[in-house]
Amino acid sequence: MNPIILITGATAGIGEACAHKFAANGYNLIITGRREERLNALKTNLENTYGVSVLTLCFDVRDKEAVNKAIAGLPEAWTAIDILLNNAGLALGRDSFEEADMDDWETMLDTNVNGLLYVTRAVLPFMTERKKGHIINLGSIAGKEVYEKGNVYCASKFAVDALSKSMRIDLMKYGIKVTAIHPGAVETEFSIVRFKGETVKAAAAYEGFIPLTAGDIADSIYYCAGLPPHVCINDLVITCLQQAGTYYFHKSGK
Ligand code: NDP
Ligand code: 8X3
Repeated sequence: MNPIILITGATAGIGEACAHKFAANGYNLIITGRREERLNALKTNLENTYGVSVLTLCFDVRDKEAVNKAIAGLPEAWTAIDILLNNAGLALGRDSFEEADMDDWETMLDTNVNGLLYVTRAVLPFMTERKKGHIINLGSIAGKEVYEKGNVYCASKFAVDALSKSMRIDLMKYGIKVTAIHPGAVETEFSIVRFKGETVKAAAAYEGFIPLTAGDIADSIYYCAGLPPHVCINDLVITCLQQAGTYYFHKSGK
């Protein structure tokens, strides 16, 4: 039987790249996100390209009831989830603390922190019952080191870092691995979302250096997922060669 991975935020960027990587390696996939058309198109693409089975679940991770309903409604055959990839997340705005939009703050905390908690608690009983599983959380380099005007996005990713450590301690007794992945700059839709569709500002985030691609992160996540049962990578910080921290870039052109 093929192993099963559930990926939140599979409609773009890192989540979508992971869907391709795991499908190419024989995983059946539960893919989630809010954009139903993209989920359906991705399901067709993955099934036709890799010959795996794909189930789509369309929900907003901030909606606890929707999360619980979707996961509780999984057909029995799909409940043996081997890997939960908590990837759905976003930054909104890059503003000084005293000026930043409170609605943006709430959306980031509700998505990056509460959404991760809701999905994890909904999926966890399937893992504790089987006494195996691997939870992989997308943190960020922003969850290791704060930067100017990063305030609440950074705080949300510091929370992911803390929760990953805490989950690892509490879930070890069930044979469940917890890995936190902390990328630096990855060129996806992330900056377009952050700058609310302002494409010039978004593009500027990757000017003068070669950023990571979503595929680079998918390769690293797949590596962490493929290690022997007794080996767990706890924490992985990944940057491109021209980034060495949230502030240090060597911008020499691409
Ligand atoms: P993208 O914007 O390309 O993709 C984000 C994904 O998250 C989309 O599939 C989106 O799906 C989903 N998502 C966002 N909000 C919600 C929600 N409320 N409910 C359900 N799904 C949601 O960004 P990335 O791929 O770059 O980001 C993925 C993760 O990686 C995030 O957690 C981000 O913080 C983290 N990260 C990104 C870095 C980067 O530089 N790009 C660096 C470090 C970490 P939909 O809109 O369909 O709901
Ligand atoms: C995304 C990376 O540096 O833009 O988490 O915050 S950064």
